[in-house]
Amino acid sequence: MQPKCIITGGAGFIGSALVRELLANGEQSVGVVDNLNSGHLSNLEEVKDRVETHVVDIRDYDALVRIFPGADVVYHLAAIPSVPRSIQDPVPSHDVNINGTFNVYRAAKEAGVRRVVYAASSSAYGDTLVLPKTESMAPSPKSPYALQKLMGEYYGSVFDSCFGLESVSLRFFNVYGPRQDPSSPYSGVLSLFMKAAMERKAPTIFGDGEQSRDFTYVEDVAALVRKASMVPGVSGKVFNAGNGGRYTLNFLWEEIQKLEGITLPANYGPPRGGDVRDSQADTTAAKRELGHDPQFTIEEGLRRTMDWYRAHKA
Ligand code: UD2
Repeated sequence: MQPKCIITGGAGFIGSALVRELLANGEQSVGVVDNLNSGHLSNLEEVKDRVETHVVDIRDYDALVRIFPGADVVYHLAAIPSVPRSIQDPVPSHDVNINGTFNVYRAAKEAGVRRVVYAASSSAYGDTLVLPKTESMAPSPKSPYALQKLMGEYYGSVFDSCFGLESVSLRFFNVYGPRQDPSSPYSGVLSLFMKAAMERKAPTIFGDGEQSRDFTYVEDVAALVRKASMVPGVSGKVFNAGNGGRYTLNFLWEEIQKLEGITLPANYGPPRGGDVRDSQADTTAAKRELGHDPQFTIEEGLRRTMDWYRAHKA
């Protein structure tokens, strides 16, 4: 049977968690579109019999328009992430995150998809004077990546208003958890910290380590993304998909050392260009309108993630 849900980036760390979330909540099968650039088929190993995988790049409009017909929802998670990567190598991230995203919306409209749920980014806020960050604040992107992700939100609302394609944008706030790939210097900081801890190597902290992030456990994000596909009356809108807390890198490296039972001072380097200083989501709107209900404290999320890395040590 043709899957009703298609996930771009479905072989990635967040996308594969969403695959499992959908299959655990009533979907018989799901479709995945992924070019395997940063995603891995191994992320889908346990569920592969219920996944229809298309190894396709979202820059390929013709392929998308052949795959999407019959789908009710497209979850658009495929992207080239990372603030520093978008500064060091801006062309591919522009092409995938803006042109590829446009292709996804256009193909979804052409194929008669009901709704696109888009993985936007907390980076769109930039540095705000006030925390937590609410959706009514004016965006102020500080990097090409932040700008690209913001453009995807704007395209979502324009496809809603001009073309009648439903869209919901969720601003992800520093998602972490099992399967986050620590193998690139552009990987999420917690995956790098955990890899360093297991290898008994000091991590590098860019800046003074007092910058803070609303680290959000991947299963909480996947649950919210699924809800965002179903709720009526929210099309064209943008919601924060955070946990609502805020932790510094210094605190997190302390916590990870405790989990591993080690004492290993971090190295400190210069601050990273394009970085936001502090990030924390106001989750009021997501809770009220989408039923967002995060379950994982930072302690529990870190413990589960560390357990996963230990069990899957290469
Ligand atoms: C941004 C977005 C996030 C998501 C992500 C995707 C913000 C606030 N968040 O995450 O929502 O879209 O992009 O890529 O913009 N760091 C170190 N040492 C390292 C690596 C990183 O100190 O080895 C620091 C880094 O300078 C930053 C923090 O850790 O201050 C988090 O960096 P990150 O790359 O994990 O995520 P970030 O915040 O750029």
